[in-house]
Amino acid sequence: MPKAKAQKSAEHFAGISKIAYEGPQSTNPLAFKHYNADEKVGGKTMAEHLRFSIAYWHAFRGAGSDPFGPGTIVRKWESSSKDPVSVAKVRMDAAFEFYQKIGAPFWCFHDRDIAPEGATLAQSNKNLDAIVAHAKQLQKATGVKLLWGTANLFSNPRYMCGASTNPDAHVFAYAAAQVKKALEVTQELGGENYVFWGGREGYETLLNTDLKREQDHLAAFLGMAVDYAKKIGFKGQFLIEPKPKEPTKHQYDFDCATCIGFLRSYGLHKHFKFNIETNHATLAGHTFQHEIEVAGSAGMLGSIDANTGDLLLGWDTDQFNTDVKELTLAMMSILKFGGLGSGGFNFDAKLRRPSIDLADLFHAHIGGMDAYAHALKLAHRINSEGVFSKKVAARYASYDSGYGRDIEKGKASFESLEKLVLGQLGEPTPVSGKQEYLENLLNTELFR
Ligand code: XUL
Ligand code: CO
Repeated sequence: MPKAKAQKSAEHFAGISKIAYEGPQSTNPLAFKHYNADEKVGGKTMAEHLRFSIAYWHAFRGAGSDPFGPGTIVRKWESSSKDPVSVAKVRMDAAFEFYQKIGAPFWCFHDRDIAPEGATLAQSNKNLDAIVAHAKQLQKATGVKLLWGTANLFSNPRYMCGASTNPDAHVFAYAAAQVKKALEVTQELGGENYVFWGGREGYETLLNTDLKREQDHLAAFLGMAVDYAKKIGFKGQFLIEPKPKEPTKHQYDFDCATCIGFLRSYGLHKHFKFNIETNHATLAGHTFQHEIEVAGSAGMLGSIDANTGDLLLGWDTDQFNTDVKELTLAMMSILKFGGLGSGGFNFDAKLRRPSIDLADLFHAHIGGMDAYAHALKLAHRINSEGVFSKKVAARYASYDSGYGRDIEKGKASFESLEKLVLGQLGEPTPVSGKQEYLENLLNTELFR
């Protein structure tokens, strides 16, 4: 049909061309000041370091609704047809136009973001297949790749009491079938990772909950996913995305430390890394950098859901993060652990409800990408000059030789150390932690 064809080739973001790098002095709001994809930072380009990704659910399914009112953001492509599958295709055309114009090499999705859920699982799978075929063409035409796929196991009312931790085995089975398909389509689209976020895997009250059985069921579910990935030859990295609460009061995947303990106790740790989301870290009472350090120290740093919360609000506000200081600290740790591997920086962030213009989607992502690029440059300089790392190493120098080294090598005992303290060592001399000096030094480095 000529009409559909005309719609397909229509420009959805008319008047906005590909966002260019213009440098820190630029005052053009639709230009990058720091993100320069081909610029090298320590031997790798910014594009290679940052692997930016756009989250389909926020950028193309979020309309600004909140518990007090409906969406405010109206996009023309949403009314392009009466058939939801046709709308899904036009929406996806708009999405890939955006990915290209903003210069993001990756995207991410939940199964139900991209294709409408049908009356049966078979119908949902059919819808998904139609859209995945379309996505495959668009990926090929644009070169944009899939960072990760996932399944939405939290919106449909069947999942109100959890998916794999639902007390009803029927719901567990449905979730298993849904993730099976989500894994297949992620593989079909060349996804480099697959994410598990357990939004409703947890409980509201122990009066109706068998916590131990639910945790066993969650582990069984993850084990089945590992087996199925192996069976179909899916080589992508599995990622757990911790979050302590919201929508559920007690989520089992509270934070990285909790998940490491959980995965190790079920023998699953070798198959998973973490997708760390800034706003989830702060909801758990941690800094973003803390979560990165915990994951990195366990060799499980996988990917980042790039966003931030609001200090004055206690929920997951999913805002674009423009706090260069916080991101520099995060990048210092990420660089220290050798980067994200197959992961990337996925903007799991949404426009504020009154940000209704098409251009706002660009401003939001430009701000997020620039803040990360700026932070990358600062962190690389700080790390390579050893501004803090040399001081940290000096602080632990007593473990580099003698009895300190014996402690680290497992060669010391309570008896051997007691002998030393009673003999030549005596009382330790207190050493300043120098926190205020170091905080000043960080500011000096940020504004140098
Ligand atoms: C929710 C959240 C999810 C996951 C994917 O807080 O972050 O969108 O990133 O399911
Ligand atoms: Co997320």
